[in-house]
Amino acid sequence: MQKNTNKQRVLLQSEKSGRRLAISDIHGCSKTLRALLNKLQITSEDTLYFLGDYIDRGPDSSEVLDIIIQLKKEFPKVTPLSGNHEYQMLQAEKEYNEKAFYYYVKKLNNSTSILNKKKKLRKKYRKFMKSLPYYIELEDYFLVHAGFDFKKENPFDDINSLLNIRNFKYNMEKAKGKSIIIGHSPTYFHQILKQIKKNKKIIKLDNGCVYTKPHKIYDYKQLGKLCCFNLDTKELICQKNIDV
Ligand SMILES: [Mn+2]
Repeated sequence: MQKNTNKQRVLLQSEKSGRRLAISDIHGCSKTLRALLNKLQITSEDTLYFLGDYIDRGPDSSEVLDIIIQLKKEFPKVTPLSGNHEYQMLQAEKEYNEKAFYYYVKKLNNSTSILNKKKKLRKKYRKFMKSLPYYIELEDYFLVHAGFDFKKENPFDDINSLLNIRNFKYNMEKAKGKSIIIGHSPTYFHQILKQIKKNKKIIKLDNGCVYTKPHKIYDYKQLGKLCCFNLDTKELICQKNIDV
């Protein structure tokens, strides 16, 4: 895994107009995303953060990418971050031969609609995935796909942990007292609510929207919602999966 040199973006936003919203792991569930966006009725005043993992597992990765690319065009304050699945997709295309890459995409997706006829990533998707920052720092929050390994000397430069870490410990000094919003690890709905209610410094937002069937690790009955967190009102707006 390369070092995070030029890809980290620090964005301090002091403007407080509009809502600040965050949505995590969509995993190809485009209809669920559309339904959630319908509930939210985003305007150009709102800042909407996406915490990554747009693709793989669910039925329509290319549709999810199209929705977010379009949304970003329409509303410039829409800010998508990278997940491990976007990073791995770009790496796989770079490292695998054509056949191996095709099977990688097929294994993780029902369709290969993110690919062109030459079995390469469609240009618009590669460009989009390459443009994604790994984390965002606000006045009062950090937003990142997986989290921060505060045991590392430079936790903000370590792409591997930003995208893949599970169960990290909060560090008041290194996180400057700010709350951290993450996706990546499916979290039961009552636990998400509890973290918010208790004002926890780490808020896990991923209710595993794509997990709607019996699963060997998770109790799927406590998963299956795509959730949107309002950073200011701490309100949670959710949409039950309607894709799978
Ligand atoms: Mn992930």
